[in-house]
Amino acid sequence: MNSILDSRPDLKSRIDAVAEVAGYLWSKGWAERNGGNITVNITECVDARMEALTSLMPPLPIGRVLPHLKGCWFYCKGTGKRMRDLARYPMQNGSIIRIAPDCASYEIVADLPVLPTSELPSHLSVHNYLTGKGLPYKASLHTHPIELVALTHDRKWMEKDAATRMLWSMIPETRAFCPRGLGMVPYMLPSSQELAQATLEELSRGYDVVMWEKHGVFAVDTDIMNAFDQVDVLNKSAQIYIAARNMGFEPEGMTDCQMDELARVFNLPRQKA
Ligand code: 2HA
Ligand code: ZN
Repeated sequence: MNSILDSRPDLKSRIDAVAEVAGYLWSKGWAERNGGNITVNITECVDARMEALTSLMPPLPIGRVLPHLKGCWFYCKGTGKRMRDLARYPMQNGSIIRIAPDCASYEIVADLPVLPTSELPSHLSVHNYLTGKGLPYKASLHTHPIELVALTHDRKWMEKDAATRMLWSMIPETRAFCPRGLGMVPYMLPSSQELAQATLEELSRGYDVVMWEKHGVFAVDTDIMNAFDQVDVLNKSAQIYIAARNMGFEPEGMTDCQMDELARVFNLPRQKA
């Protein structure tokens, strides 16, 4: 079967990266059943021949107007699709869509008429915010990392920046590679407008990774691999914390002085108050 990815190496490498990350999510146990979502803004890979492609089905409403996404293109995981299947067959478990000129509907352009995730309106609202702000973020990832989700079952880690401080102090990499820390959103119904709005508010406070209490994590970054890496280092810290607790002690954590040194030497954003 012909694919839109044929003879488009830039586009293919973006989709290959999504498939690679989907495989990691499954093998880490973060993507049970159809859990998790990925959307990637691929507009910069679009050429004139792609622009000329017609929709595989009539335009579908997004459910909101997203003025900054006019004419933008996205790869989206398909609704009800499994990450483990997407890892092998990304174009059968996801699709490429184009936002219509009305900014309120989209067309599925390739390869198959796979309906995008039910989280599409939330993901697109985030992309609309990021693009509107002129930020370089192109990928959004939602997944269910076991140890990070476990932390959110304790009120103390839901306090603003409490989890960030603890996770940063477990291993230097976490502060270095997740320098903005972790925003926290209290439990809200999955897929709800309220959850999308609360996530946007945390992003607007400068976080690029947001924890959803008792559910999962939502991360944005310049590409899907970087979004995955941020979640991976944070979850690694949560695992170290839990390993220490399992050995019967409260881990000491890096000192404030060690963290300040790291921030200074690597020119990281200042520690959160
Ligand atoms: O779409 O994980 O929270 C799958 C999900 C929704
Ligand atoms: Zn979820």
